Amino acid sequence: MMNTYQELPYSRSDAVEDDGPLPDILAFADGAPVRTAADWARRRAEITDIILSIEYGGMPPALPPEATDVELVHGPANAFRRFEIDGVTQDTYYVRISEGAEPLRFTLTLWTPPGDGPFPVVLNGDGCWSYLSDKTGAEVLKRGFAVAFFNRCEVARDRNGACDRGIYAAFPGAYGTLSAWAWAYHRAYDALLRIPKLDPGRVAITGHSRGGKTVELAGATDTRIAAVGDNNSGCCGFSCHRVRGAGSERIAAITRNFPFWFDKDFGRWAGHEAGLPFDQHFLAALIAPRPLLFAVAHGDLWSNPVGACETYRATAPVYRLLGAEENLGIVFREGGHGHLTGDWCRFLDFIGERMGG
Ligand code: GTR
Repeated sequence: MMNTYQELPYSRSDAVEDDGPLPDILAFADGAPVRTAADWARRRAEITDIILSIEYGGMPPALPPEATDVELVHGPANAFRRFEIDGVTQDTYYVRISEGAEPLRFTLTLWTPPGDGPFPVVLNGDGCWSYLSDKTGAEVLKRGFAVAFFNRCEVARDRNGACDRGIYAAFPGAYGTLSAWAWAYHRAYDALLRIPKLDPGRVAITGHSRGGKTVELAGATDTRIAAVGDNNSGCCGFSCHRVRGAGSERIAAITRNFPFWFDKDFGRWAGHEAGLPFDQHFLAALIAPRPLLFAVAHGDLWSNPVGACETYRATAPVYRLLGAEENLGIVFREGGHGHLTGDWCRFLDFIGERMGG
C-alpha cells in the first residue's frame, strides 16, 4: 500500500512555484556529512533546535510522567454492542497536570477491545471538531487496538489572544499553540501509562489538518510515541515550503490567519522561503525510524499535495540511513480535505503491518 519513490504521483515539475533546493538533511550545519546512525543522533539534535526555534517557538517544559495523573469519572460502560463487537468498554478520565503555576485538566475517553491486553493504542486529540465516530471506532477496535481521544483545545484554545489561559497560565512561555497541542499529546501519553491493559510501547497518534501538524510535532518531540499518522496537514505539516503546487497555502497566509500557532517571528519568512535554514522534511525526519504515514487528498490543493511528495522524497534518505525505509509511507486518495473512515483504515493497515494490532 505504501507508495515508493518511483510511484509518487507528483514530481517537482508539477510545482507552480519552486524556491530552489531543500537544505541537505544529511549534512551538519558546518557541512560535514552525516554517514552513520551515530552521526544522525547528533544531527537530529541540531535539526530539532533549528526547526523548533524558528517555526514553532520552542516547546512547553518537558515533564516527568509522575506530573500527570488520571481520575476515572465514568466507566466502565459496555459500548459498541450494535457493531456486534462484544465486550468493548468505555472509560472517561480527567487528566490532571500538577506542576504548573495553575492546575490544568482535560478529559480523555478510552475504548478498550475485549480481552486482557496489553493492547496497542491509537490516540487522537481532534475532539474540538468532532470526536471519533462509532463507525471509525469500530474499525480501530476490530483490529485489536484500543482508542483514546481528547480535545487538544482544552489545553490551548485555538484563538488569537488566548495566551494567558490553559497551558499558558500553567506554564507561561513563548511557544506557539501547535507546540502546546503537541505537549498535550505527551501528557495524554503519560495518562495512558497509568491505565492497565495498554501497551506503552505501541501508542500511535493520528490527527487531521492542524491536528496533523500537531501529531507530526508531537511525534518529533517525544520518541515514546511509536507511530504517527499525519492526515492532510499541509503547510507547516507535511508540505514543503519551497515547492508549491497550484492553490497551495503559503507561510504568508498561515501566519496572517493563525499567528498564534507559531513562533511570534515566523511570519518574517513569508516570501523568503528560499532562505529558510530548514524545510518540513526536518520535522518528518525527527520521527525516523518510527512509522510515519502522510495521507494526502488529491483535491486538497490548499494542503499542497505536490509539496507533500517533495517532503516525502527529502525525508526518505534518513529512513534509509537508519535501515527503516519501509516505515515512511505516503498514501493518496481522490477528494478533498477530510479525515474519513477510509483514511483511518489506511493508517490502521499501515501501523498494523509495522507495530502489530
Ligand atoms: C486552514 C489552514 C490550514 C489547515 C486547516 C485546518 O484554514 O489554513 O493550514 O490547518 O485550516 O486545520 O482545517
